[in-house]
Amino acid sequence: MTRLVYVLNGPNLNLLGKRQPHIYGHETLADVEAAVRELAKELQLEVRFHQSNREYEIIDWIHEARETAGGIVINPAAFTHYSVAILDALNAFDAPVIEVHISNVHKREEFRHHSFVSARADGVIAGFGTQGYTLALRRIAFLMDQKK
Ligand code: CA2
Repeated sequence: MTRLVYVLNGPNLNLLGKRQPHIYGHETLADVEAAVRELAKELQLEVRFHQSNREYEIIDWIHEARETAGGIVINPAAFTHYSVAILDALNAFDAPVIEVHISNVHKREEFRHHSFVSARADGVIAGFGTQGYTLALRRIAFLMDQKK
C-alpha cells in the first residue's frame, strides 16, 4: 500500500486567511499546507497538496490518485454542494476519503447542509477550523495502517 495522500482543495480556498476571517480564520492555505506537511513527516506519509478553482482539475487529480495514492483528504468547497462529477470521480477511487470543511456547514445557510461528497466519504470533519486537515490526515494514516 502506497504512503501517498492527496490533499485537495476546491474553489476560493486560495483566499483563505485573506478574507472572511470570522468564518475561516486567519491561517492561509500555505499555513495549512505547512502544517499538513509537518504532520505527514511524523506519520511517514508523502503528500500532494493542490488547490483549484476549476472542477475538472480536481477530477483529474482524483483520477491520478487512483493510480498512485492510498488516501484522499478533500475540501471540495462550494463544489461539495452541487458536484455530482466530483462524487463520481471519488466513487472510482478505492482507498479512504475524508471530507473536510473548515466551517461548521450545518450552522450556516441551508444550501450548505447537503454534500454530494459525503455519500462517498469515509468520514466528514466540519467546524474544526483549519485543524480539520491534520485531524483528517491522522485518520487517513490510521485507516491506511489498518488495511495493511
Ligand atoms: O467550510 C468550508 O471549508 C467550506 O468548504 C468552504 C467553502 C464553502 O463554500 C463551503 O460551504 C464550506 C468556501 C471556500 C471559500 O473560502 C474562502 C476563504 C476566505 C475568503 C473567501 C473564501
